[in-house]
Amino acid sequence: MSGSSYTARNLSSVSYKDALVGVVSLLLGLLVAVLGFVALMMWLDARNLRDHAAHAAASAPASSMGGMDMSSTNLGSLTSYAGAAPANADSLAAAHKAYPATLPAAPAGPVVDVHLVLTDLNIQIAPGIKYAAWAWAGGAPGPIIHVRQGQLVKITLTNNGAIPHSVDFHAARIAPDKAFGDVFPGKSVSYTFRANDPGVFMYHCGTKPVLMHIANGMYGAIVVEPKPGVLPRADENYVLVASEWYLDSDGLQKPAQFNMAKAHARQPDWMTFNGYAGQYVKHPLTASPGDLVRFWVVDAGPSLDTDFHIVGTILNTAYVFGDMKPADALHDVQTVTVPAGGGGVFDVKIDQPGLYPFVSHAFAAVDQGQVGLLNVGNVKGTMSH
Ligand SMILES: [Cu+2]
Repeated sequence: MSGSSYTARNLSSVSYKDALVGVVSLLLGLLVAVLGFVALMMWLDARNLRDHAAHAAASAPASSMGGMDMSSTNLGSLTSYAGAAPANADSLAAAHKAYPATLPAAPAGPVVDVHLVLTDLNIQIAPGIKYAAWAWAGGAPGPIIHVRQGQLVKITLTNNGAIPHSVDFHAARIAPDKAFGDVFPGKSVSYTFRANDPGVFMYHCGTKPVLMHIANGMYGAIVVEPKPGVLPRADENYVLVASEWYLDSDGLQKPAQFNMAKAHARQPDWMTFNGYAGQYVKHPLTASPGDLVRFWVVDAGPSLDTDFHIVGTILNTAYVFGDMKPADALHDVQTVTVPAGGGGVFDVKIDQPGLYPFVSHAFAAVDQGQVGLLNVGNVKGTMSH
């Protein structure tokens, strides 16, 4: 018994020491944790500074390219060139060949080959307004790509521009560091992805500074058609790519170039559907009364949302954000936001013949060119809204 009681006392004394050691260890542990936390914060801070420095360095060479204004200071003196127009703007608008908004047919077969070519070229973004773009062989936006859900999409990008570019497909689930890497001038790259997610998606150059590459025209839309029978058949399918333009001059005499200060301030000079201000006012999209008209809308940004609205009617079905599951769709809504870098699909049926403006109802966008007309029933005349 006594042995057992001795053992008990001894045990109790051992426990006391253990407790002391435990408390000291806990305090030491806490101290190490605090010191570790402080060190981590200092490291993150240093890394942040490094990233900023790297970003500034990445942007710096662009400031010497073609006299681009990369300054992001002096925001008080930004000059707007919105609405600049030559005397013959009206006849130029009439002569302009509108970007074909009609959705092209999707190729048959299990694999779709898409060859994209990037290049530097002078384009017009409004009647008589010239712009030195970094864009696609056909201008901006790039070609409308149409595939069916489940098809394998093989992208080949050829860079005929003067500096590195790349192409980022929002429709892909793919490691971006491998697929979306920079392609040097004169080089090509290929990658594939399975178009498993239906909707309408943006594609764009993802080379830094991305803001500049997108704003210069390097964007487009891909429609991934849902499986047959999911959507009601549309009589007309139109694709609209909304975007903003930030100019360093009015573009009347010589091509304007990108202005980074305006882009950072989100103060565009022009806003367009399919790259040219008001082109579907002079060259309206068409439908017959009672048609189901489907708009596949992408907002390429680079920075402003599009508040899609059709004057004189209500959107019968809105596949918001391009979520194509019919159970998720909204019905009978007036205006739906398409976010920068996102999409939306809108079905509308119009019975009364007439001219129906489609706009971004953030109305400064309309004044800057983001407006077109849907002519229902081949009526005469025009309308600006
Ligand atoms: Cu680029």
